[in-house]
Amino acid sequence: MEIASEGRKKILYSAVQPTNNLTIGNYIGAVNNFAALQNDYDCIYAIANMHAITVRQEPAALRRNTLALLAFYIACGIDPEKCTLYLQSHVSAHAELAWVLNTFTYVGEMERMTQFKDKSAKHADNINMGLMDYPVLMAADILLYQTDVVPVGVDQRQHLEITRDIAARFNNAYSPTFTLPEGLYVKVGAKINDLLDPLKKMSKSSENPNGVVFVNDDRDAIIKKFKRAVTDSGAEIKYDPAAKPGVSNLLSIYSVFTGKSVEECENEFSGCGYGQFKLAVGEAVADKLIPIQTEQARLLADKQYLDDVLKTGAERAAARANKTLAKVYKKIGFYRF
Ligand code: ATP
Ligand code: LTN
Repeated sequence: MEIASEGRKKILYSAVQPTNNLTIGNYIGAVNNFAALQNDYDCIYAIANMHAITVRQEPAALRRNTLALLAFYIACGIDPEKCTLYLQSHVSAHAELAWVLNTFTYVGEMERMTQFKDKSAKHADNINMGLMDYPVLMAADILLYQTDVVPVGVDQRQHLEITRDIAARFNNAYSPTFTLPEGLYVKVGAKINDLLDPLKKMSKSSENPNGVVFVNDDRDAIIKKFKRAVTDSGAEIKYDPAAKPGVSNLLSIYSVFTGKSVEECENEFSGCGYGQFKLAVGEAVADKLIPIQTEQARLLADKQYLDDVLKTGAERAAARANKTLAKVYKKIGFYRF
């Protein structure tokens, strides 16, 4: 168990955006660990639909993806009784704290954020204020719950650093108000790369879906994508991300999906050809994902249950978030009756 200095369980917070379908990168870097962490931490998991709209979403698809993500979380083993599981837009404190934190954040530092620059290039026709403000809303998410740790993929490291900076700025301007959170990154797979371009992050929104394995791809699609995966020169199956990015990426994926260490995986395939190796990776991924998909589909058929989970989650989350928000409003001088 992870205990904070005051003797309580440490608070852990993470969120995923309900945009498109999740990839195995999202699964490996984030969701797969969420269930494993729920016994050791006081866990809060959100569906970040307010972040999702920083890129244009089709309303029906956003609604569908929201329930799909909720069902996926639960199918992966997140227990809504043990954790606080909720939809971001159900807790108004997120938008409210983000507004306050905006006044402690500089335009220049937001313009320099890597994700803002990447997404601005990708969506040049819609560089909206929300896209630029994305990290401040994320800081509000995290800080509202006095979070100690945030499990995310390494692409989120910069967002975590800015969260700490904003929190420290506020704490220094008034008095200690926010806990400064730490990032928690998986040892294997904190950045899974595209199967066709192993130097690029595997991303939900990639132009070529053949390099991206989605968690709801069927068995054939999964195997086909792995069979086509780009490998490297030389025949050895060795973990060496600089010299062998393709093979190393596949080894990371295999390691996570089988629970074996990377070294064990290397030994298992020593002397094997790439073809046999790629097929084995595809099969391991499909073997793990298919039962999760079945459970997800079963949950999606029970909308009442999912609504109940969201309702309880929203109540629990709001009660916690509003405590922090009330402190903030008091410190900054917002008049109360
Ligand atoms: P997009 O590609 O559309 O920007 P995304 O795939 O990064 O979206 P998010 O909802 O923003 O998806 O991320 C959810 C979680 O998955 C985050 O913790 C993020 O760090 C993690 N993650 C995303 N892609 C990868 C990846 N390729 N490898 C490891 N972790 C990842
Ligand atoms: N930006 C995150 C999603 C996210 C998040 C958060 C993660 C929104 N709010 C709070 C951790 C904590 C991403 O993964 N792209």
